[in-house]
Amino acid sequence: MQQSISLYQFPYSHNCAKVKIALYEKGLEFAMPPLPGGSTRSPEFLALNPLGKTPVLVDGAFVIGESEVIVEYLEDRYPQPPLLPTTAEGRARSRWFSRYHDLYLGPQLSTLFFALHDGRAGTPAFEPEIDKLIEQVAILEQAIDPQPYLLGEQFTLADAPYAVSYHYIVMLSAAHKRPLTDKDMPKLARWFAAASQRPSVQRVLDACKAALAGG
Ligand SMILES: N[C@@H](CCC(=O)N[C@@H](CS)C(=O)NCC(=O)O)C(=O)O
Repeated sequence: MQQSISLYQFPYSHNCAKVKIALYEKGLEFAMPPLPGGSTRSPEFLALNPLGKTPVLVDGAFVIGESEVIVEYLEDRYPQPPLLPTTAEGRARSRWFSRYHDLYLGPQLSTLFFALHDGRAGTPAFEPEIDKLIEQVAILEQAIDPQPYLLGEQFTLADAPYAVSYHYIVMLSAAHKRPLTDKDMPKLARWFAAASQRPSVQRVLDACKAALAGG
């Protein structure tokens, strides 16, 4: 039985995107109210998450932050449809992709995003940062063999973080004057072609693009 769920989030955030994709994939209804107190620094928001970061999920009386913890909670609390494989190996592999995203690729995209935001995209100071992104994408390209999703025929939590991040790889590499195209990451591009057909991914990606365009 579903309780009332709210998600505090930013529409352009790759961390928030993975949670929304998991919620949509599970068919859960949820609200996306404005941040309490109007910002991540407000006392009201800090009472929900002392780190002052989105996403934060409120499920009934239960409040939890950190995107990966939230999606694992959703998997435990609302197991159908499953977003993790059943085998120990499959679950570990899914978590590998999640951690690779959250510890390496995601933070790098954030660094490049804020440089773009500050008008410093493509400047010499950010050459090492774009080099690092290109290296991370190459590692990912080597690590995957989409069939059509990262772990095979089932869309899993492994796929969820990469949907919006793929858009950022393309957008930020171009903004930093080192464009990565389908030719540079053919397996990732093939994965994205399949993943972006899913209504959950389309919905989140459309909202992200609208937010980036100021819509
Ligand atoms: N490790 C955290 C990262 C969360 C994070 O960095 N959230 C950003 C949006 S992408 C945020 O809310 N920043 C607002 C702030 O720092 O004030 C997670 O996966 O949830």
